[in-house]
Amino acid sequence: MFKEFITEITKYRKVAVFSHIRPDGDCLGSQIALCLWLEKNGIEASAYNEDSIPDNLIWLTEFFPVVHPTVEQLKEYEAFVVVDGNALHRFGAVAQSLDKQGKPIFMIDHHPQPDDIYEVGISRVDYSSTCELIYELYTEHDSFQIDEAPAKAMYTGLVTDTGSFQFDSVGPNTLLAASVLLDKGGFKPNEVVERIYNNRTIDQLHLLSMALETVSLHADQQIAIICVTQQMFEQTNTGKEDTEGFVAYPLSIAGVKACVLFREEGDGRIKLSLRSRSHVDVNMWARQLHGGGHKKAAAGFFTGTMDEAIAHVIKIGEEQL
Ligand SMILES: [Mn+2]
Repeated sequence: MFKEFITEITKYRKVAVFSHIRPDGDCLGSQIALCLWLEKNGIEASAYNEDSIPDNLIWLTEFFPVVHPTVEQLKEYEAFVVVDGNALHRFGAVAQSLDKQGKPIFMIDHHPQPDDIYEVGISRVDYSSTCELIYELYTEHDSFQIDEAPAKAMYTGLVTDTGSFQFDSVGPNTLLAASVLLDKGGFKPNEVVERIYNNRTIDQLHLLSMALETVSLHADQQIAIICVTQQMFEQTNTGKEDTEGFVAYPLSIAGVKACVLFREEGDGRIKLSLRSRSHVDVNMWARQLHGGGHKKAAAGFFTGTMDEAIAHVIKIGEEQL
């Protein structure tokens, strides 16, 4: 899968790797593991992200620094790689000018419908995570290059993009990759999971408690929703980064096929996080809501009140059932 990628990328001496805005465990894990791979193979690498790193993932940057880019800095590089996204706008304002630099751009990702602008694009929607793809890069090239740092980085993406190995994107190869990473990295699963998940604040739990009060069922009990308002953020001294994982709770109700988290953004927009555990294709659903993503996990936006958003989003969802 990576033969052409390896041949082409190793022609360059200085490469910048971008991960998508609102970074998560998979984009940061794959970015850091790829930068370490590049440096192990004699290529000077830099990791850029235009947003701040969530608190529970900052430890990953001890393995490789992830910093904010400027358009001016792009001149220093011979080539670029984008990971865990396939359209430049996913990577922020600076990244949107990458295709104007007259230099090759590479892409490694597992989302559908990639742009057609890449020197080499590895686009595999059948992979659980971009980290599972980077694992393939290491194993195809030289698996002895997997040591503790890239192993922990890749393991983080495997865990976070699969809901701790619960989603139906998980296959035998996902667990095989996890097993090899634990072995070569010399760590135990709970070391990583402790850092990612078991660091909630009491304010976050109070926010979750308020949000759970809003859970309701629609469309013959097949669609569940959960809402988070600006008022809840104010009352609990929290912010939108504190809603991570909330969408999983209503999805766990027996018989529910899909779930939507409605979150007031404070600028008149409502962010929609959609999840499916059935045939319902939430990517198609989100594409009618100014967004997109995967079949089982996607996001979109609605401009208006919470009640208007709920009515509109459920109406589209009913057509998907
Ligand atoms: Mn991903």
